[in-house]
Amino acid sequence: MRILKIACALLVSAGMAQAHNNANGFGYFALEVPSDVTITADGSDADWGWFDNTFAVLPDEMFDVITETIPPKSDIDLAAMTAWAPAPDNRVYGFIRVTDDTLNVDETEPENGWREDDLEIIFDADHSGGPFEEPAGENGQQYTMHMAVPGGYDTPYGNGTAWLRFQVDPAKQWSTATWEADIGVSPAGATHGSTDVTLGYEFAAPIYTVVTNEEASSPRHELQAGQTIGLTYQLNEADSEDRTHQLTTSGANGAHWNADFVSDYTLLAVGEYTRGSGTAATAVEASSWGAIKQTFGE
Ligand SMILES: [Ca+2]
Ligand SMILES: [Ca+2]
Ligand SMILES: [Ca+2]
Ligand SMILES: [Ca+2]
Repeated sequence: MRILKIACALLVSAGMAQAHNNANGFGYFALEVPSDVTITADGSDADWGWFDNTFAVLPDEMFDVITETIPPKSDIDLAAMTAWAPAPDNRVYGFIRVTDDTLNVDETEPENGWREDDLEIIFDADHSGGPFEEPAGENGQQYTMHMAVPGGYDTPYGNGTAWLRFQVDPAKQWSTATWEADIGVSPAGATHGSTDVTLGYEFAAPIYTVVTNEEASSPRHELQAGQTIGLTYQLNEADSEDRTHQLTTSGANGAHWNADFVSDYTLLAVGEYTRGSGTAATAVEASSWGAIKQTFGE
């Protein structure tokens, strides 16, 4: 039923592009931020109550790269909300709520965060497809968000929760510095090894057609209603030593290096979605673990 609703929305949406590689078979949607809403990337979903939950992406619309089987919600679960704002703001917003029975975040090397609990956010702004290489991170970019625990990530940009990888020229990290990003955690004080946690990965980011080593020579992509951009979320999950799952909006493994594997996000305008059904998201913040899982089970 849920899929049917989204498929119907797809049929009426303008600007459909050919599918690249979508786990759900037809692509995903980002909703225009209403003019009276301001989103702050602070890890709290208090500013996402306006979102239409029909367009939140759940694991049953994703692909597990490692096991090809969606893990039970008691192990890992998520709901990914994506939004956008036209110029002059011209940024992509995301709030990815994750529930996890065991938090594993003691990696200290930003290049290796994918080995444990970690979120990859991959952009192909101009929907061109093709390899990220030559040089790495130019045609498409893989950012990572990772909960920074004491003694963990220590990055020279932002607050240590976002990073451009993999093996890119360090000069390209200027693009990370343009991000606003933070990760909320519940219960408060949860850290590496904590059980039954909820994470809120939140970001606000400009996106670029090409990321060169200099911001001045990197054309910024202009977001417009009806447009389809390349965007893939990949959630890495590990509870102890090794990564056990990677849930992705892409239909196959490969979005970390080639935009041909990146999924499609079509930008819906105000009026093309039902505002306010996302108020449940606000309720989740203050509710119990059991209630959160019930929300995910809708
Ligand atoms: Ca927020
Ligand atoms: Ca888990
Ligand atoms: Ca591109
Ligand atoms: Ca975990």
